[in-house]
Amino acid sequence: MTVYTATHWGIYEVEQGPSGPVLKGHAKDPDPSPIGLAMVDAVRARNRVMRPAVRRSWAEKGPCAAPEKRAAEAFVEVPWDEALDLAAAATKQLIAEHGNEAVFGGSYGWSSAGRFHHAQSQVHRYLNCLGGYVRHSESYSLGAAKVVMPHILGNMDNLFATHTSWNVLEQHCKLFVAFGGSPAKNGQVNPGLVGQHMVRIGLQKMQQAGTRFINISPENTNLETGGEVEWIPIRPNTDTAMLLAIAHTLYTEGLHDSGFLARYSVGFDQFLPYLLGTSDGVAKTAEWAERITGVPAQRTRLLARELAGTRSVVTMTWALQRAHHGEQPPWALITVAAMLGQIGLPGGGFGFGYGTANAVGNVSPRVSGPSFPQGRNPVDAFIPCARIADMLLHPGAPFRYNGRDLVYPDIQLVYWAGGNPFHHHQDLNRLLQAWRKPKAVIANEQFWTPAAKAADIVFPVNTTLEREDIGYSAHERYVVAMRKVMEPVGESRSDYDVYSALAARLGVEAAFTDGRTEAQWQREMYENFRAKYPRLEFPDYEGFLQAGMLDLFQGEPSHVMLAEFRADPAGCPLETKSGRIEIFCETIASFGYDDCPGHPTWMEPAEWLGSPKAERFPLHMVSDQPFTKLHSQLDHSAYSKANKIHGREPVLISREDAGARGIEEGDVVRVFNDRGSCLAGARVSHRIRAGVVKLSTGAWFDPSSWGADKTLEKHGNPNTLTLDIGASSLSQGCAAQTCLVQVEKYGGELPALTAHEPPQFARP
Ligand SMILES: Nc1nc2c(c(=O)[nH]1)N[C@H]1C(S)=C(S)[C@@H](COP(=O)(O)OP(=O)(O)OC[C@H]3O[C@@H](n4cnc5c(=O)[nH]c(N)nc54)[C@H](O)[C@@H]3O)O[C@H]1N2
Ligand SMILES: Nc1nc2c(c(=O)[nH]1)N[C@H]1C(S)=C(S)[C@@H](COP(=O)(O)OP(=O)(O)OC[C@H]3O[C@@H](n4cnc5c(=O)[nH]c(N)nc54)[C@H](O)[C@@H]3O)O[C@H]1N2
Ligand SMILES: [Mo]
Repeated sequence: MTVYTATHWGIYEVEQGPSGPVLKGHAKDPDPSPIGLAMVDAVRARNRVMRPAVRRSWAEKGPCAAPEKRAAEAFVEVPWDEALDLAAAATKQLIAEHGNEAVFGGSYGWSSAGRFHHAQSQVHRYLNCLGGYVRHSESYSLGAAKVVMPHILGNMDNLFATHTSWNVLEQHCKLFVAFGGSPAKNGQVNPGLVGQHMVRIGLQKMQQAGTRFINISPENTNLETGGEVEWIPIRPNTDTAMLLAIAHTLYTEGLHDSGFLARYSVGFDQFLPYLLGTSDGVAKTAEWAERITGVPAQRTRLLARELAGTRSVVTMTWALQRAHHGEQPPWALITVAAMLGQIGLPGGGFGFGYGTANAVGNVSPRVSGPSFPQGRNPVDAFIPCARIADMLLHPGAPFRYNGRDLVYPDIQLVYWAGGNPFHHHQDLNRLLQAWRKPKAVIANEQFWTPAAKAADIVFPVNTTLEREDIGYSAHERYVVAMRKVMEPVGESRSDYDVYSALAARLGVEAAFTDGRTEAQWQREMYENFRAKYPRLEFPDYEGFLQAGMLDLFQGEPSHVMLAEFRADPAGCPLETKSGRIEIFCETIASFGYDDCPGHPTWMEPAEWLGSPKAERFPLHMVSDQPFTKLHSQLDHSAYSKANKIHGREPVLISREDAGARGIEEGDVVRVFNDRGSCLAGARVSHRIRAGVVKLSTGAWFDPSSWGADKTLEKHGNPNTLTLDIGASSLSQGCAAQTCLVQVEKYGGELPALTAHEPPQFARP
């Protein structure tokens, strides 16, 4: 009987070796990810949280003592009961004094695979039992797009589930134009699990079938097909201008499909005066765009003709909308695709995130998997997820969001589980200040991440390998019986155990556990799932455990996105107000936001290569997703460390920019701006445009001192430098890709890394 585990980066078969479990890629996965192979050693590393730990002031003076010293003093390891008592006392006191509107349970983060031990579901259920919490909306992934797209195109989840499949692209697509590439390194991942990695193979098959590829990106490591790919280097955050210029060329050369626009869209006529410049005096020509994008006008104009002249897809990665005015690139992309008139045809139209995650282009039966009920949240307050520092710093301040005027709540208790805010949030020096405002921060963590180090109480929790679960992901083919393959490290427990114990102390144990053990919950979740789909004849729970996985495959799947809409726009309308693609959107226009008008618009981002600030900070920093890990997870694994330079995260820099600064491959450099500075290892390359550097996310935040302001970060965390503003008043999405920096060779003595060290411990 094969034993399986599942992770966001794949399903693995597990065998027991002389020194513990050994993972290997699932036999039916054609392109398993190496990330998982380094997991076992990493979960046993010395930076595991071994015992419950309490910040010194709390241990000595009691709950809520000295929040201003958060992250700046030693921890005391204490017995489980003591830590649970302290956490329960703080929770009780703060809810009694400030109400549940003062509890932040948004707890953003990817946590681990597995439907029962899903860290956010667990913490939400627990907090709901206590009377609720302030939640977050959207994600860092899709902050701008998730808000704008329902207005202009409809439900995003449906869109991702129905993206034209790789096999259809292979057969029909002649030209694939990718803004931000189509990075197979990102397709290693899918929230929940990956059954079969398809991105690299999908791209290779398209290439072999004769598809032509064009990559419009500041760097070109992100589209590998095994064959020729034309690279059009573009300045970051200027894609909207290029798309507008394509639209302008299509229109002025009569290449647009006016029949398609009339039948399937609304508002082209209101957009046209802007496009032609009759409303603002600026025609959005290819020459106009060249001054913004750096792409020669004739190349942009030719591209418009090429797109119109053949069966073509124009796609973009999600990174483009993770920027100031991030609503505009996807809106402009869809406008161009509507003008081309190929939406709903096999191998034509647009894409949004091919490569970004394995799910996009991967069709599988649409069943909704087992889930752990979170209960009802009586508190009706939320923030867009990337406004966390604003919320903590400015309680009571107003903010705008998607047509609503809202107010930041006054948070006194933060409970975080399954995420790493000191990885994922922008401008971490600012977050650190904000983090010292609430009276209590409690975290469940597996490792001494920077977020754990910045908590008052840390409860050590199990990793996937140390517990049983059910693996499932939307758009993937398998449901997996995830088996416990090693004993819990240290005194770690499951998140469920932690909440059960806290709930008992707070008088809500029965409500939280519903009288079930973990095993009983998992059986119940599986049986409920099975009962929903009687026709699929799933085995009973024992049968499922015995088999190790369910295969949901039902014949060769293929799909053409929006084919139904194309065939019958009245019968299968989009889920927008008009039922059609909204090139001009009355609803958005009615909000009156000057940073998000009613149609796709080029607006200068707060920082870019064309802004005055570029005189001092002349390099645009792109911070993409790391290929050796999932965000900050497994940053300390051997696989991730092997990619570092002198232990620091590599920064990709062009030969021109390196040469001008006397920087050579392998040098340690200082990357800096007004918000902070960090060390990174120079990787000098011809694959990145001059004026741009790339520092991937994931290196654990490692400031020289947690106590002082803006000290040198030693490890290469790009969020030391990024800008913490909302994409616009519409979405308030994460704008991490809008960031100017300067780079210099680092001449000082290399400071010792402490990122992967446990914190200082004091004796109780
Ligand atoms: N500059 C910049 N910043 C970015 C981005 C960017 O492109 N540029 N991308 C953003 C995006 S799209 C995202 S999604 C975020 C990702 O940000 P996060 O999702 O916060 O990052 P992870 O490293 O996945 O954090 C997961 C944490 O959960 C812990 N964990 C894992 N399993 C469990 C469990 O079972 N229980 C508990 N209690 N904890 C567990 C892990 O140890 C880890 O610390 O980053 C965002 N930040
Ligand atoms: N291995 C791995 N895979 C992952 C993740 C991970 O952490 N590790 N994270 C997952 C998550 S949570 C998410 S949300 C997705 C994110 O997926 P994406 O948002 O698509 O990924 P990124 O890697 O941030 O960026 C993709 C590409 O966009 C380019 N780019 C950045 N800014 C611009 C711009 O202004 N213009 C243009 N034209 N190109 C630009 C970058 O050079 C990069 O190569 O990835 C998922 N996949
Ligand atoms: Mo994400």
